[in-house]
Amino acid sequence: MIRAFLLAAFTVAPMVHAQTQWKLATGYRAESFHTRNVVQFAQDVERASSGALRIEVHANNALFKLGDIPQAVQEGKAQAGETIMTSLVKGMPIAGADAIPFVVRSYADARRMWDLQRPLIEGHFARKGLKALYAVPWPPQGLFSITPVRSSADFKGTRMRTYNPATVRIAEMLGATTVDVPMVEVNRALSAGQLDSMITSALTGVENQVWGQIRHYYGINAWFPKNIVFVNLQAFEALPPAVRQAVTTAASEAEARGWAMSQAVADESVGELQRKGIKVDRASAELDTELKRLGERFSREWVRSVGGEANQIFIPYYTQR
Ligand code: PCA
Repeated sequence: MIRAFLLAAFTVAPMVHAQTQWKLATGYRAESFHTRNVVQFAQDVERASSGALRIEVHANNALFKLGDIPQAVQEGKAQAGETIMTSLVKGMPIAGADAIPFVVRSYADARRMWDLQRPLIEGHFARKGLKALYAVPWPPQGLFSITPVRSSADFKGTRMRTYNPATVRIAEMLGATTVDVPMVEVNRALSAGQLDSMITSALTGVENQVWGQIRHYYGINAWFPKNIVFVNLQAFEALPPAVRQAVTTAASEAEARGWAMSQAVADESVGELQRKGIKVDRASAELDTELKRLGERFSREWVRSVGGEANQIFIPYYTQR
């Protein structure tokens, strides 16, 4: 009897308070650490707002494809979303600071970069009718290859997987053919024999179980791209102040938690690749020098095309070191 009463009380209580429902779209798998972090964020918001705001997370490109999520949230088709910042460069070139090769080499660098990038990104988001909530980096980007790579000449005429404009430009600089493959389809593309190499995190290699085809991983630490979670600004402003506060507090907790999760899975996943038989190496001295040179060329092109905002980030980034 008492149990029945309690059960009824618990099942009814959230219904009484649930006033606003948001949909949050992401293009990554439910089990990926970014998505687990987003789910925890949603639960924290629901608890802190006593059920006044319920955020339903839709993973795996199910609601909208990764690249379409910002537009969908802008148009209010979903109230919230997550995407990879570097996919936004068309309307927001400064978001590309995340994927310039060999600028951000550690989590400490990534933190410094985000602190400088954040005010600019928040401004751009606000002008698009979006509110940027938090950003979390992927583990460092390494080089995966089916065959051993000794120098940049080994990429000529091969097929390289790309996931954003920066990886496209890098593949072009290496003389490789670009094959755009969403993260959740890497395994399929490899099994179908469509790829020879890719630059992504060891974690992405683990999630896609790339060991069936890929034999080599080089920990080149090329960059640390970030995912960003954002909401429709109007939807946010329509919330009562206390609920808004619950969202921003949960967001800053999610940011701290996400960075710790990223760092923890970074080394774990390199170990996992090794256990699955992938040869984990450093780049040869020749390849290392060539890639650094490529990175410098990429940076020069990038600063030239982005202009003022690039300097706002890079000048302090290099002087604060
Ligand atoms: N994984 C994602 C983005 C960066 C990463 O490590 C991908 O490969 O698409």
